[in-house]
Amino acid sequence: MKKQKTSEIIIHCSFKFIVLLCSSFIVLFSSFAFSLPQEMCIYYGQATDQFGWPYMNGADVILKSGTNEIVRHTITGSISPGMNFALYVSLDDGFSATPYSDKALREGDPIEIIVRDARGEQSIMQTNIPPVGAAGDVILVNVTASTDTDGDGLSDAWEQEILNDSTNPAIATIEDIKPGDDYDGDGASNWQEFMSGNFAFLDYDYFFIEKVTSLDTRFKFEMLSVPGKAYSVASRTNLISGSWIKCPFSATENGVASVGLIEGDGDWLSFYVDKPVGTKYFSLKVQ
Ligand SMILES: [Ca+2]
Ligand SMILES: [Ca+2]
Ligand SMILES: [Ca+2]
Repeated sequence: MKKQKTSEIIIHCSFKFIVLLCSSFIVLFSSFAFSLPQEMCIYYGQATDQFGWPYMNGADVILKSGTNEIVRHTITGSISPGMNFALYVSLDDGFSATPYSDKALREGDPIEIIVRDARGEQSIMQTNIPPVGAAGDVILVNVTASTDTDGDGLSDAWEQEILNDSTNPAIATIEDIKPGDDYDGDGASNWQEFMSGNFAFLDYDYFFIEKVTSLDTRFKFEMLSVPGKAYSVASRTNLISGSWIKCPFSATENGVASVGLIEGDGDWLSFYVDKPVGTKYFSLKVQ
């Protein structure tokens, strides 16, 4: 009877020891838990200067978390038409309190994008930069290295160029320059000229097709391009209604036509489209 009681005590103690041991392992495991890298989240897009012109070189696009620089892209030409930067953000799985690297962020973390150019570090006009996405997310953000004091989507520096030209007392501050107005009266609104990279104070400078030529099997459109801007062709069968859909084109007379973008270099660009069966209307797009 006495021996049996001792066994019970031993078994009971052993059980407590095992529980204690397990607890120790859990505590030990927790204290040694570490985070692991995840598939990166990528921010990409086009960075433009204070006048809305795409940077071709001489600028860095920098992604920061607070004061901590996470990653930067030095622009050396375009990566593809309409895209001159890509920021690869290392992601942490959030398994421990401390990320595996001080350059790793977590999904949902707020970030800031700035541009460093010949003027120094510049804030960007855009204020709605999405937070860090999930592993593998690819986020498009086009950024303009300027301020937009009146919040109308036109940069202050670009609006100042119009003010410098204006002798109209009704156009005396940047608030007087409206995106939907057409300051130089060339048919393109101020907003359209900012987006296309044209001068809004020169009535002979705007985005248009300069020349159309009818060839045997194709039409040829020619226009004067803006460096770094990306162009494409769209078409529809009704001039008044219906959606413009992307249209295959070639940059050369006998090249294979395909849907895509072609980048401007400041020189003339040509677009060749196959002649349609029936009526079709074509439109040139810029971004
Ligand atoms: Ca503005
Ligand atoms: Ca205009
Ligand atoms: Ca103009």
